[in-house]
Amino acid sequence: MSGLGSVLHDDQICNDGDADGKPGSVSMQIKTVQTKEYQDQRPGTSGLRKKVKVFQEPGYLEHFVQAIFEAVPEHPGATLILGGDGRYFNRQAIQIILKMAAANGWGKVVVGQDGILSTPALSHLIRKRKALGGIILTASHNPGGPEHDFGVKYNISNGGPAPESITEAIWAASKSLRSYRIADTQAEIDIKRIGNQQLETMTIEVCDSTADYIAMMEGIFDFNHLSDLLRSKYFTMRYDALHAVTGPYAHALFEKHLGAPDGTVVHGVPLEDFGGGHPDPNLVYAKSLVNTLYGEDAPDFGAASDGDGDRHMILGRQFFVSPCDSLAVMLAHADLIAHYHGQVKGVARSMPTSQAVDAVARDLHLPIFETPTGWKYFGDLMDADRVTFCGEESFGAGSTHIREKDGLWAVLFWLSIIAETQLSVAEIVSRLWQKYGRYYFSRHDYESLPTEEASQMMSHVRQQLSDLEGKKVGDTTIRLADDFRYQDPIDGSVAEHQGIRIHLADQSRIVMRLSGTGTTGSTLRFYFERFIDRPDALHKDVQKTLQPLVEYAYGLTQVQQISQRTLPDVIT
Ligand code: VG1
Ligand code: CO
Repeated sequence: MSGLGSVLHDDQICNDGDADGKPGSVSMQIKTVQTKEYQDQRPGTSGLRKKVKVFQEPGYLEHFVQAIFEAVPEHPGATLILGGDGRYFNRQAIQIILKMAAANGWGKVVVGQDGILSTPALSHLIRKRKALGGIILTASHNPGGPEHDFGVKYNISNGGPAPESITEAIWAASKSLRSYRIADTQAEIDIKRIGNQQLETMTIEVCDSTADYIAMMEGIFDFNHLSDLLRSKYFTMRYDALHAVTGPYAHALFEKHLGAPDGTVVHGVPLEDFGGGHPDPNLVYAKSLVNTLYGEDAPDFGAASDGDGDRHMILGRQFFVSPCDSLAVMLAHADLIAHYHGQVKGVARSMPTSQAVDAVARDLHLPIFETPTGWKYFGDLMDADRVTFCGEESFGAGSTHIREKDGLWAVLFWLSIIAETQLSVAEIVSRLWQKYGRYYFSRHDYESLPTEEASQMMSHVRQQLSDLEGKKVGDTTIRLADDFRYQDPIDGSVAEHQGIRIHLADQSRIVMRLSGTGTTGSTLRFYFERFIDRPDALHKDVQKTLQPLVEYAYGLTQVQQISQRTLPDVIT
């Protein structure tokens, strides 16, 4: 039992909980444990992310979980879904949270077997079980292991990330709390065996981690048709789970249900440290998959997901699909999938995501929404039936089937397009460019900068915004520069300072913002987007094409001089 120490009082629970001799029933005392003051538990873009060592400090995780419970006062008797991406400290955290949920009066916790649930699977379970909420233990694409990252995220009853009103309430509670409640038992709760058990008045149901999710996918996509494609000797694919949570889901989906040959899924065993890599599906961190798709005898199709399974990267033979184009392709082909045929209401993208999807939406006469970065801004648009698809440049796309982005869903969507059109990945994307023009896109990240330095660069640019109009960038000029402010069209809430946008006269854009998911210093992200529709200029080198924008933004922020780095850490 962790905790800074002093037990304030014990509440003896009278029921021994084991009257009929059922196994797994544990009797309980509740203890209230004092914690120290924490000022650093403000959730970021996607939950609270810290080094594992911070979460392991006695009382730190407990304090934050208690703050979550305080922010949802209607929890007594309600159902909570609990699971994580399997990273280091996942299992210990599950034990603590189960004991705290019991002590705080939750009625039931549904936990993924062995503590495993991908983010999309958890979002689905919240909806299916009509739970009040869910706790996801993940730091997503951040590396795992004793020296790396851990995270805790709370999702609400629609299955989506808690909106800012709740994350701010969690933060407020975390600043005023001085104690947490936990069942006073040393007993290890068995989360390996599927079935129900009691922890005093609370039921713990250990459920199969993958079955409900796969059944949901079967309800969306035509599995017979997909199976014909994956069994065909004319089509080959590789899916790289990067030793993260999607391994078991992907084995079950592609190999078991859809009949792809064994070996289609690689790195399919989830490891606590993701095999030492970054579970981040992009050209840098999914290098082995990229090498395979660009090598000799490359398969027709390649895909990968991140630590918690909500991101996707799509590759064709010697071809990389920008996530912005991936979203546009999905919208353009939605009618090929019976589930979405004639059902698409609109689309939303995060502000830094390219305008490729806007072009498709305009063509289809669909509304398009531009939201701040992070999935929490999409939820109420989906609930209100204003949008059907959402996406972000950071390799995330999803639909109203849940309220999170969904990596394997996106892969099945792409496979469905290929099965229907019989076109290659490269042909599908090239046709999109021919029809709408190409939005060349790239993101440059300067990671782990000293926080002071990064904020200074941002505020320096903010101060100059009003003077930028009319300035030359390459062979075009700045039309407008602003600091993105979002007013939610559903609940009217306002989010300020969501990133600097520089709009150029030819539809191109430069965006910069600070990341809200890192755990060391500050990460400055630059997003570059250049629109070209000349038919002879659709297949140019991305970085060369964006060079004038890059030079301008680097000059404006002085990022290279200030950080003393000549190159960004990651280019996607
Ligand atoms: C990043 C991405 C953002 C994404 C978020 C969570 O946030 O840019 O688009 O929603 O990660 O994704 P930031 O604040 O670091 O830019 V996940 O898959 O890490 O939960
Ligand atoms: Co993720």
